[in-house]
Amino acid sequence: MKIALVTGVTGQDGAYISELLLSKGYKVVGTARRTSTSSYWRLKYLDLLEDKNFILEEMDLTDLSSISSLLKKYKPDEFYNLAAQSFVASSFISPLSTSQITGMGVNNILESIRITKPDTKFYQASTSEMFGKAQEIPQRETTPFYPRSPYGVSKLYAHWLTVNYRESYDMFASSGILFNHESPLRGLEFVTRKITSSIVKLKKNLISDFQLGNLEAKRDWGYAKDFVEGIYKILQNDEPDTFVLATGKTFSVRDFLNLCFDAAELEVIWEGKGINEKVFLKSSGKEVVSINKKYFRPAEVDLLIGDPSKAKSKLNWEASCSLEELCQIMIEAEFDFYENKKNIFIL
Ligand code: NAP
Ligand code: G4F
Repeated sequence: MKIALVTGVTGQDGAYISELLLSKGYKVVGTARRTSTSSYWRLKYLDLLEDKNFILEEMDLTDLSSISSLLKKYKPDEFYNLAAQSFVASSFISPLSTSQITGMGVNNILESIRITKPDTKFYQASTSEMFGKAQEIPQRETTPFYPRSPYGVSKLYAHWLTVNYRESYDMFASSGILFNHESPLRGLEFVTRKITSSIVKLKKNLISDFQLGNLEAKRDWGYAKDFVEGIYKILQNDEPDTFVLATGKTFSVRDFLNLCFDAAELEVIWEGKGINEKVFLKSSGKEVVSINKKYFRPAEVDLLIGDPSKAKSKLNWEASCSLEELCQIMIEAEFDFYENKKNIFIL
């Protein structure tokens, strides 16, 4: 039985890839750091904690010994590093801890693997945020990087380190440059989940309105379940390499908001411009969305659109879910969370 170690297992991608690996017959060692309140809601939602082939272990990316001891204990065939301080906005507030976790943390892993079990296949969760102020449209594996946040800079360090360990030590160290991917299991702080959660709360009269930041930013948004299939395929490739995973389409935050209002069957009217822009419900005339400067970032990534053709030709991977379908899935799941109370932690 193959053993996969998955860091960041309490996060969106960690939970979904664990589900995928278990379905393929792996033993999965999922690692989580100690937190004062439980962060296992996604694991409970996917029923992973009950699976006999799923083991939960404690590990912190900033602590080399916690990584080494798990490598010695389980000798994994594959290592998926999905842990990070992954919220761009927080990286401006806590740039040092972001670089220690998201950047240096990867050095801890690669050094542990090199010393302890160098034939472990390693996956690094790189990001389209490394393209930042995009130097080319669409962005592909060869596009020059220009990160625009402490998060993007930290991820770029980790990405080059992964390439460097591959080239220096002949290690199977691969990097997936993933564009935004979303799902009902997305954290509530990210704009897509903030929008789907708020719209359903509006419909249920639990809130009267909500606020957003920059609506002009454009992202290449896909479905997380498609993307973890791509992550898996990256480690099954014959050679370690770097791959872009993206849909190849881009939409603004405003587009995403409109699609979600459609999915929730709410008709809206837009008025005003820039910071004074507002959204009203057509039925009641009530103001439901306004803009708040506090959600703007010191430096923005204006336009991301990926070219996934290398992943298509070498991995036979492509995104299958349109943005309309994704909005539908997320809005429906949001209603389901309320109506079936499957998970009270996210409410
Ligand atoms: P996520 O939901 O924010 O999950 C991040 C995970 O990292 C959580 O399990 C978190 O644990 C864990 N973590 C944070 N600090 C840690 C530390 N010091 N030690 C150990 N674990 C720590 O992120 P995601 O959306 O699943 O993304 C997975 C990975 O892909 C991340 O590295 C992210 O940066 C990258 N990525 C994501 C996207 C995307 O669109 N989703 C795109 C490109 C790249 P807690 O539960 O304790 O906080
Ligand atoms: O949802 P976001 O916070 O995601 P962002 O910054 O694109 O980062 C995500 O995708 C990256 C891949 O490109 C990952 F590496 C990263 O870990 C994370 O998963 O923001 C998306 C856009 C931004 O332009 C932001 O300024 O939405 C804009 N936005 C507008 N109003 C908002 C809001 N973002 C948030 N979080 N909250 C708002 O109210």
